[in-house]
Amino acid sequence: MAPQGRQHAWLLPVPLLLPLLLPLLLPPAVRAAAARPNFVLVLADDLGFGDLGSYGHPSSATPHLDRLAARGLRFTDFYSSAAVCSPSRAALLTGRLPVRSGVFPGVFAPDSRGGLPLAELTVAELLRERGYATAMVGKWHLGVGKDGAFLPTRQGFDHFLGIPYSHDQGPCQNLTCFPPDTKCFGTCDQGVVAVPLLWNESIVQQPVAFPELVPRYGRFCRDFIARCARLRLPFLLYYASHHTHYPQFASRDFAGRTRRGPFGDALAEFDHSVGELLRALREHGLESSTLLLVTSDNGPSTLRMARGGSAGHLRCGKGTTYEGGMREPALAYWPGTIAPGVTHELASTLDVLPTLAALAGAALPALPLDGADLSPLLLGTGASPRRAVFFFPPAPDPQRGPFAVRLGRYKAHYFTQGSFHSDTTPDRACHGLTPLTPHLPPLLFDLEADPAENYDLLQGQPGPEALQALKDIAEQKELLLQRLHFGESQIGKGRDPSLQLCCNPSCSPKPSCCRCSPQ
Ligand code: CSN
Ligand code: MG
Repeated sequence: MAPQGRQHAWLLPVPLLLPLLLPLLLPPAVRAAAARPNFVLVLADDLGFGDLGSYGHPSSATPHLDRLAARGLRFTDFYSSAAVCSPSRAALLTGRLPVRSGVFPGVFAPDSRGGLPLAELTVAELLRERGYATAMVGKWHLGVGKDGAFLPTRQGFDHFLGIPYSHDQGPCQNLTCFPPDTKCFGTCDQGVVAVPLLWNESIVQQPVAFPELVPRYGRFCRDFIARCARLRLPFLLYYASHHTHYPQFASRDFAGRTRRGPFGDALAEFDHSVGELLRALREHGLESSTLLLVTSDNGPSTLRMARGGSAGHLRCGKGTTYEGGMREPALAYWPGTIAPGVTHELASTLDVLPTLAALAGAALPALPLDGADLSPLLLGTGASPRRAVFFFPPAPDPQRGPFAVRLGRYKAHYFTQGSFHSDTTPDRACHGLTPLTPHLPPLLFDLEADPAENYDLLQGQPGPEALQALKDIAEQKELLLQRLHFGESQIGKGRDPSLQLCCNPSCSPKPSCCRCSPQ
């Protein structure tokens, strides 16, 4: 790690110390913001709105997350920016709608030619510019490219330990679980290389040993936090867990241990790993100078039935623009700075980059942004500046624009479409065979009176407020489309099997020969 951000404050003469001491006169929240706080961004995978104990799940074991919910700020109306993985992650890291960056349609494959364009600026790049150490652990899913052109190390992260895409995007059924005779759950993609574990840009294990992965990530995070503490470097740690994406796995300490079965075991391991992160922060005295944010990339994969997640009382799940596809649990924890409570303000993963930039005093990218600075909401000095949320489908189209728009408490659906990710729910509207359906007039729901999107206001007698909301939503949609430029589709660039990562590049026959002993 480059020690260029190290501050030898104790070597400075007193007059030079004064500007450093002045912030002590400011109120604590402002002082914290002035002092380059650390950021830990935790992203769960396919975790639904209803999956945490603190969001009402009756049999999940999430004591660490529930403690964060009790001692931090718990969001009820927080949205991811896409209903599948790659675009959602692109939005989180760039503060821009994935249609702008071209991260559509669907998700990246192991041998996709494209990736998150390098011209995009990630929150890691912004913070690194501001002297932060940056590290990512876990699932990337924003492209690999030729010679690793799109890996996290090329997008602002000093360090990376993790997997370049989903763990079902390789023949993962042979992984062993604990105890050794237990089967891991589910089948995965065949005919591609086994899923590799990368350290920066090198393959350290192929196939990756999933049941050992979370403890390994934990050690990486602890080491990173310890190093930053020692060097007094502010840091960004992005922990993108594989949990609770299908197929479910868990390490020795968690497999078979929870009431909720394989999904519950994976979730409990995720919960524990967040607890370990907090413990590391506490041990280094960094708890009060670190903003920890936990959320998920998209709604539950109900296709997996009891081994997928739960959207709670929200409609549908992953892959859809109903609430279950994109409304997510979200917790913000920063003891001494963020007051404990629950907020019903609108917020989005798009807001993460502008918020972190504001708290760190980092410059915003000179690109059109779709996020807003939530720091007043976090610091208790104001409301969320966000008024609207736009819902784009996994295969967006400039002619159609957003499928749905939320403004305040009202949400209008201009188009709906089912997704195979949301199969098996009792509601057929969610399912993969339910085709793209235009709605004119749109479906209109009052998400405060009816968060489950059951009762279309335009089918009954809408009040004047609802009719006005419909007009205002149409206007918001037009305003967005006026300032929205669809980027070139990156996933549409197709695939090239020679781009698959192989630990033994000259071996044959591929892809099955790409196996190396663990290091
Ligand atoms: S995702 O899940 O990467 O978390 O969105 O593992 O949409 O075709 C989605 N998909 C494999 C996946 C494929 C995934 C797709
Ligand atoms: Mg996902």
